[in-house]
Amino acid sequence: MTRLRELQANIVTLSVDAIVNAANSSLLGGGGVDGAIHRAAGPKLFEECRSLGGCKVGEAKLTKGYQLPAQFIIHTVGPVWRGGKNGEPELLASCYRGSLAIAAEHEMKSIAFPSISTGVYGYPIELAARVAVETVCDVVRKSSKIEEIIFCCFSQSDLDVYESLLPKE
Ligand code: AR6
Repeated sequence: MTRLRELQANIVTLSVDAIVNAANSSLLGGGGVDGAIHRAAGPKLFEECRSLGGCKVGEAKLTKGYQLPAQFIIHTVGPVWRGGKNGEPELLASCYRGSLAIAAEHEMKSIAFPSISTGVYGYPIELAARVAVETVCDVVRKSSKIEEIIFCCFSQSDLDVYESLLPKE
């Protein structure tokens, strides 16, 4: 059984096997959660990211967590919101699926996601959270050895949205 839960926190503080980074396709850092993760993980993260050759929208790549409490970072690139008819939901779902596939491949037991694409990339939180929760539920329903999946929200209002969508225990 996989436990899904929402939490209001700075994702860099979480002691999980992997935290997910909402990166851009260069994988060379930026603002938002990406900037926070690079600052907290330290400069060796940048070195490893530079060796990865970027990442396409909807895909995910793995690095070590360096100075973070999390052992690994799964970097994924969400879609920029362009009104919703340009493949945004499919690309966003692909970020969650790809990240969970990497977690499963490495036999991770716990993973924390930020609300991908809902900051700088402008994806409306209610729509993005629905894609996030539905996609993750679909993956774990089919089979997952991951014990805990956390939706890490930065703001109280984002937490409220996830709370309303997640199945109650
Ligand atoms: N912990 C948890 N969530 C956070 C944190 C944190 N420390 N900091 C921000 N958030 P964003 P995007 C939330 O903009 O929309 C970067 O420059 C934030 O409140 O980080 O996918 C990249 O390099 C929001 O809910 O990511 C890309 O260029 C969520 O994380 C671009 O931004 C995502 O906001 C990616 O944009």
